[in-house]
Amino acid sequence: MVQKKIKNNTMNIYRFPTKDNWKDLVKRPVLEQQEISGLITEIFTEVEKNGDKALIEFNKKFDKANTQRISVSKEEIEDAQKQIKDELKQAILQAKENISIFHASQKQEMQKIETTQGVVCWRENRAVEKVGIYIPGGTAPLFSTVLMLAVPANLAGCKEIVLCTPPDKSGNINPAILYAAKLCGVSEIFKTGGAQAIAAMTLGTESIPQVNKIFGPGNQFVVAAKEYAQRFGVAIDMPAGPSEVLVIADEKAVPEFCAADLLSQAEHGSDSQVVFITTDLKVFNETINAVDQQIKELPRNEFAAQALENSSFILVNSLEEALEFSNLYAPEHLILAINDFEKYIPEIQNAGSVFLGNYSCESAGDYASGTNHTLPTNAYAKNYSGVSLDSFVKKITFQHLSKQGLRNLGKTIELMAEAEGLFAHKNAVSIRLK
Ligand code: HSO
Ligand code: ZN
Repeated sequence: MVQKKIKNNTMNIYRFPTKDNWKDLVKRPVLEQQEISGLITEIFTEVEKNGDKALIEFNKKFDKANTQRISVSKEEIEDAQKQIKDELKQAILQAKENISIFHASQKQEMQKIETTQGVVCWRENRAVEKVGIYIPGGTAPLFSTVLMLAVPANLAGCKEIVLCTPPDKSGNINPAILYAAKLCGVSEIFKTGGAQAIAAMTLGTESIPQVNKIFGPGNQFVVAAKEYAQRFGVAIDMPAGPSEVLVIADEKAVPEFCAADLLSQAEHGSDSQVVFITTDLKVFNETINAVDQQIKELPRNEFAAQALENSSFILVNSLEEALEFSNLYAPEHLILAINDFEKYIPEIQNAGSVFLGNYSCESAGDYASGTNHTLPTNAYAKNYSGVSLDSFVKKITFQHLSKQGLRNLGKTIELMAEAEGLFAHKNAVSIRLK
């Protein structure tokens, strides 16, 4: 590995690393893990004991905010509508439309299947009744995540969509979050953040309803609290980690475009990870230079520069090798900045969301193309999908056996029950067929 220090930016550069080195290259940066489980338990206990009062205290303690009440009032929501410029409203409406169209297309008609004559089986969808959406505050309040979670929740038919987000120091919520929440049919909005918000949606308080499933990103406290919430029978969308992108480029890629995509992920936070892989030396060098140029112009270049320190720029021998590496890394976002991307689609085994060709920037999926941006990070793309309509739905199986149906299947059931030593099971058939 060569560490290239370009002005203030350090990038890790690897030329033709051998496969023995891949193990290390696919590792995510290990975050300094604070021992937080004790704190999470304390927060849950406090929320359980003191409900809203505890949340108001936590707002003071963690967010330096004075909040008289936890729930956001109708007036606050109305006010937010006036604060958003028409142009941004139009943009949000177009994004919402595309997200709605794409997620509505995921509805599946359930089929009734006759497995044996007289034995009919099928599945029906039922929405998860109450869902909780967590939207982090922090350095950039991402109101686009409200669309990504509330739109499919609404389409699925969830009865209650609860949103929690931390207040700013004046006790207010970002107006774009409020605007998006109202637009997407969120039932109630609450001013509470961090692990305490997750505790509140898990246990319920005087004002916050207890929910069945919690969605949304967050810092390590939120992630740990979501994990803890599962002990109380609450489901979560997926395990989470810092955001990441892997870009594969060939000689036809545009280095400026690749650099822009890498930086769009890097600006999320200092723990973001970006990986660039190419087969072309010219594209390799020019992309590194373009990153160095473009980063200067970014308001959040402090975060981006730190993220680049964890990131890798890798030169490989072939696109097949690049794809093999990518499958091992299992990126949240994969960009194929390659000419004949179609040819390589079947080779993609592990990725959260894939962007094809020189014009499919990750930002398109982050905001407005229609796909969901809540995706598996930290190599969970090996075994998890991103959020979709299905994430808000449970499937119940049904069956109906006619008398003849049971006759047709009876012997099989009786024989299997007997072989398992379960005679009551056998009898449930025999008694009907006597
Ligand atoms: N790239 C982020 C989502 C996001 N980007 C929201 C901008 N706003 C995680 O997939
Ligand atoms: Zn993003």
